[in-house]
Amino acid sequence: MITIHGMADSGNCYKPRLLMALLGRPFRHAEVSWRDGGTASKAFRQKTPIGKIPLLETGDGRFLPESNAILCHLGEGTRFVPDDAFERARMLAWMFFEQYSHEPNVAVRRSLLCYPEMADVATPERLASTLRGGNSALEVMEERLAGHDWLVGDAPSLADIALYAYTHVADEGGFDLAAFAGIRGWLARVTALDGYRPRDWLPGA
Ligand SMILES: N[C@@H](CCC(=O)N[C@@H](CS)C(=O)NCC(=O)O)C(=O)O
Repeated sequence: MITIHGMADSGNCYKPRLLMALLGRPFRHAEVSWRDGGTASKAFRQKTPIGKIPLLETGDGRFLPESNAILCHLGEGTRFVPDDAFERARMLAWMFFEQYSHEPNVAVRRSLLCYPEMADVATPERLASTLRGGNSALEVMEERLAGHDWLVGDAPSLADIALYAYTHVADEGGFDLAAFAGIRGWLARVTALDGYRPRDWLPGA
């Protein structure tokens, strides 16, 4: 059975948990957190030199970092990956957008505001630039979701899972979704998917 090493509260770690829940597949959760030094420990760095969570451990003892790479691996051959090569590339485009334009603003602003450990780096300049960048990313999503149910094609894909993780808690980062009706409708559609589990759900809990 696979193990997902990660932190219950992290959106990046929620992505593979949500996919596994939607697929109805069993897995183990192993709690590793940056808050207590777990990701910096020698034992964890031996598994992944990047020292970040989530980290996938396969049943045969191999390790894979990076939440969206983990989604691609676990989602291979499932209904969450489009059959068409171009649509598959579109899905990847949204996942790269998530890592470069969305997560560094929407998720980072949330961590600056929610975690006391981050208080000393939550400068007014950083809060302002992540607010600007996060709202730009949300506008890009809104442009698509105002007229479509899903980010790619007409069915949920790994891109929706990747972008759901931090968009659904954007308010905790001080983002107001009131003006983003398309995004709000899409969030409700993800929540209504068969097998959906919330962020704080852990297997066996
Ligand atoms: N690009 C990575 C980012 C992972 C990441 O930043 N994880 C955070 C928790 S959400 C972490 O491990 N931080 C620990 C650290 O930076 O030391 C991914 O998508 O998996």
